[in-house]
Amino acid sequence: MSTFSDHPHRRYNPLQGEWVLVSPHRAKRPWQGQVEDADVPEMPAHDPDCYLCARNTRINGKKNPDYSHTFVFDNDFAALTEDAPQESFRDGLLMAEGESGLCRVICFSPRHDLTLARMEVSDIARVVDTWVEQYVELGARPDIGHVQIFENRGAMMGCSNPHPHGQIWASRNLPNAAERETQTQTAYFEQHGTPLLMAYLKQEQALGERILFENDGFVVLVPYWAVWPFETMVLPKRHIRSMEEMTASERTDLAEALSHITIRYDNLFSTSFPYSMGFHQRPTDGKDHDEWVMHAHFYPPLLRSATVKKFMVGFELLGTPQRDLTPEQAADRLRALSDTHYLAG
Ligand code: H2U
Ligand code: ZN
Repeated sequence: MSTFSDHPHRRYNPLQGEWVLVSPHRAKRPWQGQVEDADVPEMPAHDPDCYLCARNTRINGKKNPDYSHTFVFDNDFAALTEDAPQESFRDGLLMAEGESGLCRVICFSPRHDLTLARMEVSDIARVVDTWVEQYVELGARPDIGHVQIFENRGAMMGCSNPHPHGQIWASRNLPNAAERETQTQTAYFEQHGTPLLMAYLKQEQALGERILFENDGFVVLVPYWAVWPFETMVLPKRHIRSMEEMTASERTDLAEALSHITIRYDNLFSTSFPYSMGFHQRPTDGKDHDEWVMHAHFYPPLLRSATVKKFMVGFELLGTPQRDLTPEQAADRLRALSDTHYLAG
């Protein structure tokens, strides 16, 4: 191909409409294979002090039910409220708008000591079912234009509680990332008559070099334009605009894909791998959005070990995100890992 694998270059992210700087010559240093002490978490299956465990009382005095799979509740400290007034303000360059919505917490399992990486695929499928239910319920509301489902995992990502859980923030307006992805996918769809991410997946499948996993329904890959060292995307193999369009077997396929990538992540540095992950899918503003393809992004901060993270600072904060390890090298590293969790067996 080109000399891109040896020399600085920038790659375009067509989904976000921005560039990433890649400096592969800096990654030539041989890999030290640094191994940290495996942080074997000594956690109980039920923690009486955890506000997400079954039967426990949350900070505001409400009691969790004796749930056996997933459990959803309204966030007691929600960033969005349903009754925020729809006022707007404009004075020259100063512009503001009332924003309403709601926030929920989803416990993935009653087991305090598990994570997606250590859950059975059948139990992850219950989490997928819960996400779909929430997306449909919240998306049907006239005051909700967008449903953001995500998981913030690990203390390094500011997650306050190891109990496996995710969140939903549902808002009237599109968040920035969803707005950009709608614009780029719409422009591509209008020009080519085919969804951007379906075309992208076809290209990646033809090349194969960044693909980590695939089953009948989904593909996990390191995107060509990845910013975070071990960033990945989960893409459906057919045109699915939002999660309720998945068949029953595609829900299981998604659960299997999530299991696969989270196990490999944990195995990479023998640690409970931190990340922010979440789903982007079509807005719930009542329009068709045929340009949209649902997908998940994993944004993990770790660079070299269980403790060495990448910092988005300096040039990256003021200019363009930059990486040394190429996305292809990251894919090779992740592909070489075992499918069995390092703590299993
Ligand atoms: P993290 O994923 O950032 O740790 O957040 C957990 C959420 O749980 C957080 O948004 C909520 C916090 O507001 N929470 C409750 O709703 N009730 C509680 O009793 C504690 C935490
Ligand atoms: Zn717990």
